Amino acid sequence: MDFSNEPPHSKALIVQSQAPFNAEPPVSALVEFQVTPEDIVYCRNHGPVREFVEDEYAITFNGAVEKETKFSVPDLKKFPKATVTAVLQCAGNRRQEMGAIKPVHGVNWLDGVLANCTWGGVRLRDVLEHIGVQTNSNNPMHVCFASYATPCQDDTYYGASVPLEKAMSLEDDVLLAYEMNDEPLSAEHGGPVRVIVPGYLGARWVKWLDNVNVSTQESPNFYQQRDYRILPPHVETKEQAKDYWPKCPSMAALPLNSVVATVYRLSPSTLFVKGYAVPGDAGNVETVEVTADQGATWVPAQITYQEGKWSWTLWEAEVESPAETGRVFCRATDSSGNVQKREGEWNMRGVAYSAWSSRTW
Ligand SMILES: Nc1nc2c(c(=O)[nH]1)N[C@H]1C(S)=C(S)[C@@H](COP(=O)(O)O)O[C@H]1N2
Ligand SMILES: [Mo]
Repeated sequence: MDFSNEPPHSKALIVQSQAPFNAEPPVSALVEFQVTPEDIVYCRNHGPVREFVEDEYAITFNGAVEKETKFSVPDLKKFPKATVTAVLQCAGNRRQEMGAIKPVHGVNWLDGVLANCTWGGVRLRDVLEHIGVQTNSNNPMHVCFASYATPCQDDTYYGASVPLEKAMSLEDDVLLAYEMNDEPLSAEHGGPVRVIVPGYLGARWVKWLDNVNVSTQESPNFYQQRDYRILPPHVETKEQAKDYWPKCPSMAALPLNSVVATVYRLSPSTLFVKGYAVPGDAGNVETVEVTADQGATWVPAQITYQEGKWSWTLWEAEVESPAETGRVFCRATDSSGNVQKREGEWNMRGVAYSAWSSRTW
């Protein structure tokens, strides 16, 4: 793979690997902004970042559609513009913490592998309704996204899929985005057009999208079939994993999660704590609590930001503790009453880690 023609990367990120370029911001910087500015949006690539000339760029819609159609960016822009503020999060966020339990396979991510951005584009539903989908009521259908133009480490192209039901839902705001934070979508983040799947892990948000295929099957791509699945904890090697990939479902939503981003002393008796939370698939984050005494007493945090159904949640709290040093933990509760658990179950790929997060003071 050729990494020599990449656009310049942000200097504000902690680089986890240079080629492919994988980098995340320090979590303390991330929580300073409700909507994440581009220079601190993490970058996750399975191959080189490519810059496209818009005139040479088009997306083909095929498979179970009434008429195979090719849309340029100006064609797409004829559909009504939709915007959504949604958090993009990599399944490997917090992998380094899971790796401390037992080694895992994957980029050694800290806890800044998410970005809350405002995405502008067209609703996938509007485009599919315009083209016409041939639904087969006996089988649940899938919308497979692909970027054939970008080679990857494990497959000849990057691909992912979502259930057709998710794509067509009136509430789920699945977009083909050409803007991020009111600016044209940069090459680094998948411009000219990427997929936005609010509520799903980042791996499904295909960048440099060039094919949309409506199918009775999930995407056959490596990253849908042989990765981004939670393997049982006894599977410890790639060899053992071979039998289990087909048996484990592909991931969709990530778990309810929250992270302590900063903690410092406000006064001899009080600590100031600040962080983020993200919902799972059972309703939005309703409360976040913090403890400075290992869970003996919990203090409710104040929610300082939450926007609609798909954003992250920012929170801050003041906790009493005269101790000179110690550790603050946080936990989130969602609107269905699910509470984030103290422990996280280990899996070989180190995905979906959501144990209580903590920071020392
Ligand atoms: N074409 C393509 N799309 C992709 C990827 C990729 O490597 N190639 N990585 C995926 C993963 S795993 C994540 S977490 C997000 C990262 O998006 P970002 O780099 O804009 O943060 O893009 C997804 N879409
Ligand atoms: Mo990811």
